[in-house]
Amino acid sequence: MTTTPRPQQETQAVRTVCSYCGVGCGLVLDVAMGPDGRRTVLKASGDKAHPANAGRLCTKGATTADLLAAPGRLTSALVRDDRGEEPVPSPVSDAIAETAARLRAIVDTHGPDAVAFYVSGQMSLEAQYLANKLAKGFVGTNAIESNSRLCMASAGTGYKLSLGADGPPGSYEDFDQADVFLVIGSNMADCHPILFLRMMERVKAGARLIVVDPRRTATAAKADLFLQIRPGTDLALLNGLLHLLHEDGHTDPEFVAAHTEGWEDLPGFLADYAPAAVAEITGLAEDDIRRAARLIGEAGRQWMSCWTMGLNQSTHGTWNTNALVNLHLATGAICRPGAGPFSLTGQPNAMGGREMGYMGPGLPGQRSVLVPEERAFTEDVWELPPGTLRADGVGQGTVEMFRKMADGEIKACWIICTNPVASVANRRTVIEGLEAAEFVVTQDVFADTETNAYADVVLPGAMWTEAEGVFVNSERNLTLTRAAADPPGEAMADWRIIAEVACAMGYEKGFSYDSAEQVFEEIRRFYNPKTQWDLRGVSYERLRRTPVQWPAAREDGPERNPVRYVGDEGLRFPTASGRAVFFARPHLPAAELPDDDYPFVLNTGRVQHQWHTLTKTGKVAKLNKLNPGPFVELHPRDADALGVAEGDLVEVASRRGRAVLPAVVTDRVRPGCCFAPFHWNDLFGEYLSINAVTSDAVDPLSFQPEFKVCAVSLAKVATPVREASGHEAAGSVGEEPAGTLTPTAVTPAGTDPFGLQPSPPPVLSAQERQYLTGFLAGLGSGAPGVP
Ligand SMILES: Nc1nc2c(c(=O)[nH]1)N[C@H]1C(S)=C(S)[C@@H](COP(=O)(O)OP(=O)(O)OC[C@H]3O[C@@H](n4cnc5c(=O)[nH]c(N)nc54)[C@H](O)[C@@H]3O)O[C@H]1N2
Ligand SMILES: Nc1nc2c(c(=O)[nH]1)N[C@H]1C(S)=C(S)[C@@H](COP(=O)(O)OP(=O)(O)OC[C@H]3O[C@@H](n4cnc5c(=O)[nH]c(N)nc54)[C@H](O)[C@@H]3O)O[C@H]1N2
Ligand code: SF4
Ligand SMILES: [Mo]
Repeated sequence: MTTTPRPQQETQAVRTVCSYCGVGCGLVLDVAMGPDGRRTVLKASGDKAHPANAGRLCTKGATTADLLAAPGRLTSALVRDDRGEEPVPSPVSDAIAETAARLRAIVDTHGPDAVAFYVSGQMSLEAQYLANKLAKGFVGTNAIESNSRLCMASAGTGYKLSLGADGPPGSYEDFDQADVFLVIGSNMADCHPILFLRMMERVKAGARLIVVDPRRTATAAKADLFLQIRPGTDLALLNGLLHLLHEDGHTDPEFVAAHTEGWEDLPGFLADYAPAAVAEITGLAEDDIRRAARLIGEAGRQWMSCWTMGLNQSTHGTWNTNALVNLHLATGAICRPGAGPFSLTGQPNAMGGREMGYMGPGLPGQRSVLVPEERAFTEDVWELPPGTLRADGVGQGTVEMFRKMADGEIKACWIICTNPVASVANRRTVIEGLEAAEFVVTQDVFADTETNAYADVVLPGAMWTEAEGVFVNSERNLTLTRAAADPPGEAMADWRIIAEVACAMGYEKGFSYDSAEQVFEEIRRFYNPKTQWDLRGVSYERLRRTPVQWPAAREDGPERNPVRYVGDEGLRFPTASGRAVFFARPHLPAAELPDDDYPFVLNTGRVQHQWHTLTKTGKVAKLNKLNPGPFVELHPRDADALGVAEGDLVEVASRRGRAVLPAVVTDRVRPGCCFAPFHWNDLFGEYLSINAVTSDAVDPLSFQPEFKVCAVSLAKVATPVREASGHEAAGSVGEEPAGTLTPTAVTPAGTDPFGLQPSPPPVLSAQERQYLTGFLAGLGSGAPGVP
């Protein structure tokens, strides 16, 4: 992997897709053949022919080769016979046999619902499909969840209710034609940078940008109108905007009459959302609310909205989506170029996972076990006896799944391509669940993760550059990943590991595939005429030539199919009536509001140059230079009152747990609010994990947790941090509050849980050193929003 190529070395250009965000930029990899016959990626550049990025890349995509050269990959399986023991390397075939035998035994003893699957929007479509097929079709459990539950669940549920099916109705092309953009609960500049650039080109050409966020982000900095909203009050704003559009005669009665239902309830409902009332709830100026409504109203049908976690990660996330879609339906700004409610997906294949049904009741092709005909259709494709698929035993999301594990109801869990010990809200339940489970198997590309530390068996996955598979981006565009490089050691494509475990469990009949392409051929059969989920025109052969956007009915049809729901008979939504639905969704407060004991609101999220739990970007020196470490932002007024100066360590505590983070004092956040990224966790030191603090209250429809709002106390940590290891430094912070997690089973910073891998790359220990010695001055410039 580390061979330095000679200049005259032959390289081959391989087209693929970026493995970070849902923008789904095309990559071209320069691949060299080493003297040992192994292929290595030397460089990644933007694919000029790709419709998502036309050659552009952000810092994360551009440093792909650095990531691929990073140490710490799993080269074999790791197995431990006893929880107290160190895991030892094991041949993958043995670990697969053991995994199959132990899952089999648990199913036989406790029934299928004792086994759970927790999967990811970063797996290929084929791996997502097989995980769901194994769980629901063969093991016979509906206990499958994915990290999309933390991410896109509210958008998905909202789309289904409002429009009849999941997935955006429009496309990236809309960004080139809209006259007004409403970006709400989305920090596109940091999290979808290449799409943000495309939007900004249109803004430079005269389109107007409205940004709604409680935090003045890099996105907000570019807005014509920035609405710095009080956290969790978007429903009031969205209803208030509709109130004004209606009052000002800016709705489109013709469209409403022809293509929607439910409008008749709206005018009466909206009476409660006059500007003064909305200003009161949201903390916004009445004039600003009026200005936003005017901008949208004057755009006519030519406006679009983008949203992500600021709306989704809420106990009324589904309602947020409904209320946002209401605005589009009322103005007729949907299903035409330059218009539409556009949910941006987070992960590179979260859209694919939603299509494969990897959450709760889902079945492939946007189907559900709750619908008898859809069960029957799936049983037919999977060659299962009628009545095999179950409609019962559907769970209520990720949080509930880990709670059931902690309660002993679920006894085994197979976690693939996600790191829940770091990323799930109120993570203590996850840790309790994994500790209580009889058998935990994880499947990752890297050895050292917060979650692997709890596994009995760790299976080594191949990266997306080492295996074929399909990724579907935010706009329903499919790109093929290629096996451009060789996986290290015994690492294997995720889909293949899943298929081999299934075969070893006795399900050869459903899982004997020779290639990812064969799996894809089966996936295509799930064409769904009801939702227009249609891959009939897509094949690997076609994808080797070009990306294709669904709905794609014919191989000789167009590659781009940007507007959904418009057919030969005009516009028809996939609801029973063919009409989209207005929902009256009243404002509700967040589940946990500040009080005397916990007087601040904690908001969490991302920074531009890091990805999630840092297993990837945390190994790239260039990115660590740009976003070097954890922090908590608080307002100067609050910092003053608390006696906190820039760089001081601050304890952020909730009813559930605490984190200790260096302060960034900034008016980027509102008074009474604070913000921390969730990137830095146990591998970087103790008390860094903000998900020890966050709330696991969930939306009752989407079961998505409210990562964006919980009540916390802030206190300066008085004791100076000693020059010492992470443990001693954290220990100096004071007594552990009763009931707070003590991460004993979690890897101490700078060491390796298995004693097998090389210690973390130097950049990580440098970061830890920086943290311990109070590097903090530099943080301000590393934080988003600051040039
Ligand atoms: N650099 C980088 N890019 C990424 C990722 C990454 O880890 N790093 N992850 C990817 C993934 S999986 C996802 S899901 C996306 C997430 O992309 P985003 O959703 O854009 O990112 P977040 O930082 O989680 O949250 C977005 C914004 O919501 C705001 N917010 C918080 N509370 C509220 C509220 O009550 N109302 C409103 N209107 N806004 C609120 C936050 O202040 C924040 O600016 O990013 C993707 N892209
Ligand atoms: N506080 C707070 N918490 C959040 C959020 C927030 O805004 N605030 N956002 C939530 C959201 S939107 C998301 S999407 C989640 C993300 O949360 P996670 O999914 O837990 O985050 P990742 O770090 O992306 O974890 C992916 C894991 O898969 C491994 N991996 C990478 N590629 C592969 C592969 O090809 N195969 C296999 N087998 N493994 C691979 C990585 O090494 C890593 O361990 O976090 C959620 N958590
Ligand atoms: S915008 Fe997203 S997909 Fe494009 S290069 Fe950056 S991280 Fe990759
Ligand atoms: Mo996400």
